[in-house]
Amino acid sequence: MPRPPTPTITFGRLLLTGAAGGLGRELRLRLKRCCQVLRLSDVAELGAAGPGEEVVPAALQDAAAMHTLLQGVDAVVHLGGVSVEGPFEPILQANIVGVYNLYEAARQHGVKRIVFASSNHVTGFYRQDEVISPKDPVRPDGHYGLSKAFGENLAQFYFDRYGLETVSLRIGSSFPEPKDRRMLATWLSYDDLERLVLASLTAPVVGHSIVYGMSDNTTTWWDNTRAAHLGYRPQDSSEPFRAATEARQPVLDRADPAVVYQGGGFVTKGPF
Ligand code: 15L
Repeated sequence: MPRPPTPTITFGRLLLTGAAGGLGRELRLRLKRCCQVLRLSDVAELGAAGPGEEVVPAALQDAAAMHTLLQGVDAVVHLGGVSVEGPFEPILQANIVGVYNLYEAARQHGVKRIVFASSNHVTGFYRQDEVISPKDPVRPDGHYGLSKAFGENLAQFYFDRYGLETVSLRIGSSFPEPKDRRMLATWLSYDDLERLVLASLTAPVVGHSIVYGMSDNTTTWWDNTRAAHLGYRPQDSSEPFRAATEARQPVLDRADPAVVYQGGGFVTKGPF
């Protein structure tokens, strides 16, 4: 597959939060191409700063640290926080208090745009026989999905009240390849993730846009028509992985909520 096109340098300083996580490590390698300085942040170890990088460790729930972190930043790719379903308290701190701290610091420092890693789990309680769009009401499938719905609402408020633009990416399953049959619908390749983030950073006008983060999969539950203004064109598909994925998981239990609902295994997690 052709690599995403090289963008012109659009930003002086771009902040990547959650830079030590799975997607953060991928985007660390790829986002340098669109900024002069890539500022990396996480609570986990990030290693030494490479050329064109700055490393600024910070906890999202620490408002003062967020204020320092956002200084001199033009735009943000916010991947930080808890990325799976779990007990409420850590999600409250990192994903709800944390996203508020980030937006408030971004507003105070005049940041123009945030690309927010939301999640398909904002709508995880829709069934797998429904095709939905970002206009449909949210149906979070747990604490994590609820926290991402809060982040999207916060993004809408910060645009309506302060003009701070956001693209909320309802990321499906971004891994090297689909791990199970559900991911034949939800898979987002790393190259398409890069394309989606670059499109979200560089589209001229986004307001608060919501888009599902998926590759050009044949099976799909999500309609991104209303996000066409972003200019995101996925180039990869889960289809080449179908035969091997179905062979690994030949029988599906249709009584299992993880098989019925789009959120998969997240819908049955807890109570914690
Ligand atoms: C997510 O939001 C998670 O961060 C990721 O680990 C996957 O589980 C993904 O959703 C998914 O739905 O497959």
